[in-house]
Parts: sequence; C-alpha cells; structure tokens
Amino acid sequence: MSPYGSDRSPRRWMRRRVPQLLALGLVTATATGCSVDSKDLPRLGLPSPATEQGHRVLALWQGSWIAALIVGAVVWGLILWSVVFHRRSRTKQEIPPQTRYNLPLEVLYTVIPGIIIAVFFYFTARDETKLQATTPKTDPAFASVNVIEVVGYQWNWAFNYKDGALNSAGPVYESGTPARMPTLWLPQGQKVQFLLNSPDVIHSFWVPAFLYKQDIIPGKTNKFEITPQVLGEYDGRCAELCGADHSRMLFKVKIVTPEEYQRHLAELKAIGNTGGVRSTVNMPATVEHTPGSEK
Ligand SMILES: [Cu+2]
Repeated sequence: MSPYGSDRSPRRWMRRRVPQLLALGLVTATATGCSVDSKDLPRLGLPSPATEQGHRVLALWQGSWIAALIVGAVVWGLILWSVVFHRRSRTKQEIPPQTRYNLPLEVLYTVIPGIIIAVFFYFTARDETKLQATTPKTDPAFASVNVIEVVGYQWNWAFNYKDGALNSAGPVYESGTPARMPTLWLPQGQKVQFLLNSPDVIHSFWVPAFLYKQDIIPGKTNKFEITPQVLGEYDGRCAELCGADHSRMLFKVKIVTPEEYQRHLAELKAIGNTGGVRSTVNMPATVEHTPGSEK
C-alpha cells in the first residue's frame, strides 16, 4: 500500500500544492515591501561605495553571492533531478537503488565544502589585508596622508584633524552632542588615515557608504585608511550598542574638493576650534587646546 493512498495521488498532490507554494512565494516576496531600483540590484543590498576601498568590499560581496548561487543551483538541481526522475509512477513502482557507506561519495561531500570554504577564506583574507593596510609614519608617503583622529564617546563624536603636511591650519577639531551632530569633512582623492580612540566604552565608527566599519576600543588605537572618491554628503553612526544614547550617536560626512577641505580647516581655526578633543581612558572627552591657541 502506497503511503499516498493510491498510485496517482503524488501527482494529484503536486498539482494541488505546487500552485499554492508558488503563490505563497509570490506573496512573501511582494508583501515584504522590497522595492528595488534596477540600478541598485547589482550591488545586492550594499550602498554605492563613496571610497576607493569600498569597491573592493563590493567586489568581495558580489563574488561571494555568485559563488553561493552557483553552489545553490547545483544543490537545487540535484534535488529537483532526484525528485523528478525517481518519483513513483504507474510504470515505475520499485524503489531506486539505495546507497549507504559509499566511501568515494562521502569523501566527495566532505572535500567539496572544504574547497568552498578555502576559496571564500582566501579572497576574504586577501581583501582584509589590503583594507587594513595603513601608511606607517616612517614611510615618505605619509606626508601625503591626512590624519584624522576619531574620538567616539558617550554619546557622540569628535574629529581631530591632526597636524601634517596637508593641514595648513594646524590641529583643529569639531565635536558633537546627541542633540547636534557634527560633520566629518574629507578631501576627495587624498588619502585619509583614521585613528580611532574612545575614552569610555566600545563604540564602532561606521559610515555605510564606506562599506566598512571598525570598533573603537578604549586603551587601543585602531586605524584604517581610505581615499574618498565621490563628492557628496553621507550618514555616519555608531554601530556598537554603547549605552542610553547610542541611537543618537549620529554624524554627517562630507566629501569635498581638497580646496574646500582646506577652507573648512581654516574656518575651524577661525572659530577657535584649535587643538583636539582628549580621548584619555576613564576621563570624559574634553577639549584640549594646543599651547598658545587660547585667545
Ligand atoms: Cu557608541
């Protein structure tokens, strides 16, 4: 006796269920309210990269999806093939040959996932190394790097534009409060090195348009480097739950021309924002003026 009751039942079951499942899939896809602009589709959910380094992250993301979809297609293909070609029918009643403890098969499905993981690992490690490379101070190329210290504190941000060959105004800063978000200005086409410091708890410096974020850990200076590419204004936020006003740790990012950037640094100097915001551990983030800068 067939578990379906009669020989023709599986087909009847499929005829009834398949349209139902398709309808369910359609409702799920449309009811979740995904409105996708066709030009955003190739990025598979990531924002358009505003930095040179963002393109590397995007390529890794897209490559991973393509690899996952190929693996998925092979697996779905095998499932569908066995469902269709080994189904019970009026002419074919017998159960297909059952395979157990087949060593080559077991080795195959142990080795293949290993290869898949190794390929993902290789590309991820390669890109991570590239994304985390920073110009050392001793490198002559350091002269053409803008160094900005990002201080994340409970609950906002300060941006200390450090002294350097590219900073004609000297050390200047801008800081925000939960009620007034600050703006981080960046020069287009020039390297920027971020030094991340926190005086209190762990925060995370995140600009979605960079396609990258890094934790800010008290007592440890994390760094990374970017080259801003696309002029415009972007959102930034803290990506690590850091206390009551975590959700108000917001800031703006403005990628401007190098000339506008220098003008902005001069403006900060003109309004008296010289020096920087101190980020000593266990001390509140407070403004530290450079000697002789007080008016
Ligand atoms: Cu935070």
